[in-house]
Amino acid sequence: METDKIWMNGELVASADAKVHVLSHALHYGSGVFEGIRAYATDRGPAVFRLMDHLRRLERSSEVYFMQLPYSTEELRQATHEVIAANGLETCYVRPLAFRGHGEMGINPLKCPIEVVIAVWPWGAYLGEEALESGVRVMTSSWRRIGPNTLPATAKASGQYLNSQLAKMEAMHSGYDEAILLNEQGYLADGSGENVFMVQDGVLSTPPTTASCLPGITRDTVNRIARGMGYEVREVDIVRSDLYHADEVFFTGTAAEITPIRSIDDHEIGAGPITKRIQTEFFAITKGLSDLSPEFLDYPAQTAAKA
Ligand code: PPE
Repeated sequence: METDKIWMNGELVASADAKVHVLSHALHYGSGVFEGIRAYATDRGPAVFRLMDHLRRLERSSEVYFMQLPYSTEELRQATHEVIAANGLETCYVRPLAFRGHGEMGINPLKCPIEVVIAVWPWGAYLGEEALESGVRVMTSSWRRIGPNTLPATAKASGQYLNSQLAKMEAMHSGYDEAILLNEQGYLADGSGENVFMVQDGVLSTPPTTASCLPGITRDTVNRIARGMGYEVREVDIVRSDLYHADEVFFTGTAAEITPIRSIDDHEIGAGPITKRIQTEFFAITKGLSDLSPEFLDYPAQTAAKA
């Protein structure tokens, strides 16, 4: 999975040299914010999917934690294209990470420098190639999703993924592919690294962001695709048994793309036709094969104004 070069604090460095001090604040206290982005091969070369939307979310995440990013979104956009090209990749995952480096130890993060890296690597289907077709087996985690007054779920911060890791490990140990988490009120929030949609009688439902789910960019893309196809999409609170009764349930996420959920807590659902239709359109858009939303694809030669 490792590639040659990583963009680190303004320059491309050999992957083996992209190192941090063991007293980096982020290593001890989880003080980082990050993004997950994908680039897809198109006729015009690698296109980064909704790059500026991801970088704007990175900026919003950093703002929550008073991390002043030393680079503008336009600089990070160019750096992303640079590191993809430097590694000769057409299709890849892109991981920008801004974190508190080595300054002073102690919880107060404000004296630590902000470091920024962008790494890229080839990353196939997140939950397995087979999962994109037939779906995954999911369990409801016994861990609750972090609440808005614990850690804001809308900021994509490194530390909050300890919550996701607890749920993911529980799912692995219990023989499932993935976990979904309910919030403190008992309503559906997120998967460990995905948003969740359900389909009932041709209507799509997904939790509102007030339910502590990440405002996913794939979630937004699916909203647009589904509405464009004439489906109603609702943001409503969902309880776990709503999912058991659903006609279809699926995950959305940059890494997971659109993955059907085949069963939840051993209630069989199966991969359904509406999920498939949306997934097909999603992949067409990402690969530049659809007339819909060409503005979602960011190419290296584009000007800032067009991005
Ligand atoms: N919820 C969570 C908790 C989450 O981590 C992600 C992305 C999403 C929803 C979907 O958001 P979006 O990618 O904008 O559609 N999870 C990232 C990290 C996965 C990982 O294992 O690392 C991702 O998909 O890149």
